[in-house]
Amino acid sequence: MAEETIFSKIIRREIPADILYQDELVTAFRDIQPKAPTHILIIPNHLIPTVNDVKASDEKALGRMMTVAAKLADEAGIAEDGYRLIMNCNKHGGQEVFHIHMHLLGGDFLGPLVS
Ligand code: DGP
Repeated sequence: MAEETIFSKIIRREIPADILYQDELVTAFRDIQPKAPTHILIIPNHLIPTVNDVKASDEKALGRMMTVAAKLADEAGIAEDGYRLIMNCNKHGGQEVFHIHMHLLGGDFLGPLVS
């Protein structure tokens, strides 16, 4: 059984977060340490520790994460100029919170991911 993270408490609204969207599958909230003018995390409501743990039964929530990302990018006014979606996995990916999350970053030119 995987251990809950701080993100489960955010989903249950037990600790404060700037929640921008929530439905029965996913929650989206502002990152506490923003790396861009818009930096939102989109997460499934059920705990999946890493992308390595994703199962076919998670596909509905993962698909919803994408549609919510597009909706929030539009609402933030960054859709046309563009933005970046990132999911970090484990140590080499730089993952710090072991509840999968999609970073939605935008509002400025982000530069090449790898140069
Ligand atoms: P990652 O390195 O991909 O695991 O990114 C984790 C992100 O989660 C990092 O950008 C900071 C953010 N974060 C960590 N703890 C909290 C928290 O308690 N609240 C919010 N809003 N964001 C958090």
